[in-house]
Amino acid sequence: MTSITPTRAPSHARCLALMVVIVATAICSHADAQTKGGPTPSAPGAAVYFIGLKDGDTIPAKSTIHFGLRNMSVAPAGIGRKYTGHHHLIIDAPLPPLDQPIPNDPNHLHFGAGQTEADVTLPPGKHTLQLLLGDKDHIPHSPPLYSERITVNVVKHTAPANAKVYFENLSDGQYMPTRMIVRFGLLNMGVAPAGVDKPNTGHHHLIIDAPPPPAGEPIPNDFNHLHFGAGQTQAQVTLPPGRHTLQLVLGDADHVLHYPPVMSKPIAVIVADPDQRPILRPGASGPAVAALQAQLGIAADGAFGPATGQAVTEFQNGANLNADAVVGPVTWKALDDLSGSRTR
Ligand SMILES: [Cu+2]
Repeated sequence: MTSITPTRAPSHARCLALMVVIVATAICSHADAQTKGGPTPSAPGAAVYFIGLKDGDTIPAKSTIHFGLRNMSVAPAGIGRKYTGHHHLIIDAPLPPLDQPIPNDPNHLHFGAGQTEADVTLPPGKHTLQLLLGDKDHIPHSPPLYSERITVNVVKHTAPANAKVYFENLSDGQYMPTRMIVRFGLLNMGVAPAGVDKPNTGHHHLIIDAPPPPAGEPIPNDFNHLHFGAGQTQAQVTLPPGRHTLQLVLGDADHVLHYPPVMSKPIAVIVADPDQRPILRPGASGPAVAALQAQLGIAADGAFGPATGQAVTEFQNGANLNADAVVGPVTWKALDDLSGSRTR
């Protein structure tokens, strides 16, 4: 299970040398493929390939891998019928010499009973997989039959299919104030702090104006990717006025997405310029009313009805404002201050 991950930038010369080695290897294995193979002929038009698995796919640590074979048939090792062979799965290794028996070790798995699928357990991270057909003596055919070498991301933690993260108090297209307490919902899984490795748990991440994080790698940690590694289920979020996209994703103990990933749909929110918010009265409707309702902590249906009117007057009374049920600059400001003060 090797991968080349330089921790330091190699010198230019080393870099060049590495490239030369890689190029030379590629040319050699290509030449091998054309000229060398074992004594057993393969059938014209034959091919081996992965079924339902392609380069870049994300898979759980325990996966069933399916082997495909075209224009030839599978026979157990030791059986020398014409145009037959058995599968080999090469993990994290280049093609072995193609005119010799395929090695038998953890990087070269033999399926000599004629299996066409296998349950494989791989450690988390990136791994390469390649299929190579062998004859009765485990030697590749002529010309040799091997699949494309694919890279898969192996994810440590699985999530139930019905797991769901969602915004409790924001929806797509909604207006929101520049500063707001955003609440994170999670269904059918539990919240656990980062570093706590328990099945079916994870911690929340808020992705702001960025694409969904990649599978199999830790979620970045920057202004566009906020981690709630203490297990928080809400956070005060401050955004500049304008349009933003928000997405909630669950990460495991190591901040890596589960398999399948647990993430909300990205939602678009419009952060209202505090100085340009409309004056809202009973009977008003639309996204600004929904934003008001979210700030009041009541159902955000976007319609300023009696319940909203009552919530506004109660808020105004509590804030020592004129309780007229009309939301103008003074009431908006007081609401913002309240949103901001809740987590202080
Ligand atoms: Cu995290």
